[in-house]
Amino acid sequence: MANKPIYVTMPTLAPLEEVNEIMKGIWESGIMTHNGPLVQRFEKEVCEHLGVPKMVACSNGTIALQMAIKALGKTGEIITTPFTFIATISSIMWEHCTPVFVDIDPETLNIDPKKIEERITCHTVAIMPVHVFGNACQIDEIDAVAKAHNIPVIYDAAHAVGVKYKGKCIMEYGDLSCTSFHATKMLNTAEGGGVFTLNEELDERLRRIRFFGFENHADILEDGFNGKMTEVHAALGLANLRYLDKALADRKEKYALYKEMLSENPEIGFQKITSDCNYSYFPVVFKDEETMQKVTAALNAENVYPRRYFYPSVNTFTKIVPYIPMPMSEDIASRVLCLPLHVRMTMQNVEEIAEITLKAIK
Ligand code: T4K
Repeated sequence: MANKPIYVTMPTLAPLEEVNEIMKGIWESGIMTHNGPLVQRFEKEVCEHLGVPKMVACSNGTIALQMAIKALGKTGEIITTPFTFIATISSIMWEHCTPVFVDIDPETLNIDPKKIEERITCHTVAIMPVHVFGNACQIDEIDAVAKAHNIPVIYDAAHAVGVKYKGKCIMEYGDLSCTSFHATKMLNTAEGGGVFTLNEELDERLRRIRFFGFENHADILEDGFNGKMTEVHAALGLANLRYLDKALADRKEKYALYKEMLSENPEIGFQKITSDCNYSYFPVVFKDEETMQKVTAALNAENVYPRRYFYPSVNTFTKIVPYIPMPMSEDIASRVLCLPLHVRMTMQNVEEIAEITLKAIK
């Protein structure tokens, strides 16, 4: 079908001239890092664009999660989902906390809020749900449980730039919300991340944690580390930010076409979208693993490379966590496949991939 391989995703990149124009300032000033003018501008422009008051930019999404946990200043159990990328779990463990899994809702693919309360103990220090594939969690339900037990919520919003919940930017929810600006995300700085909070004190702590714990280059007030974003990454992000809305509209259109075509087969399942999603991925839930593998082979034969995000379910990584069965997550992980979805594909590519998929499972 395609001369060139079609990958599951590709970065949305601004024209090089626009990046260079912003980069020029770095060469002129020689300021490359340490919360320089471009990082400050990136934080400001992202916030203006998304409609949130503040963001602390950092080196990647994993560090964003670690900074958020560190800012809360407690160690213990953190309730999270097994249907996620390993970074959700490793950030918890690197902050000397223990992940406690709660199974997912097989329709939304997000943590099942009804099952959270039964896993809360006197050791629980936070709840860390993930807005999987940019589909907002059931925030009101999670909030209610968290408030009832006085436990903070850190949202792993790595996939969620551009998502809204009840008309507001998704990053405003929870005590802290962490995103990723990795090359594969809706807005990218190649590598990068951001932490959002409406709490001034937490915001100040995050800024110190990001910079070794320093306050004004003098006293050490926190157990910090190096979580800084560089000026080069911020320059790329500033240029790419101009294309975010276009990328969001493009994803939505391609997502709709996939859905329309694949809905023809009643055996194909889709993630139940519960909010104003960013359509950053196109996950398809097949009836079983064998069907999913058949589709993968048919697409690979045509130079198309879908991906099994998130397989296997994270609770089965027994070299780092003790196995506790998570039937919904394990089942979904075994038969979900993300079809290619990005700005460099054409609508015709989408049609052809949908056709190959339908043919493979006939
Ligand atoms: N929480 C959640 C829920 C997450 O999903 C993630 C990361 C995090 C936290 C942590 O955020 P970061 O610390 O990463 O900022 C990706 C990313 O590395 C990772 O950011 C992402 N989630 C995870 C789901 O997947 P892969 O395994 O998709 O990368 P790779 O190299 O296989 O790339 C996939 C396709 O993308 C390639 O086939 C081609 C294209 N690609 C990739 C890269 C890296 C490009 O065109 N250009 C590129 O530079 O990892």
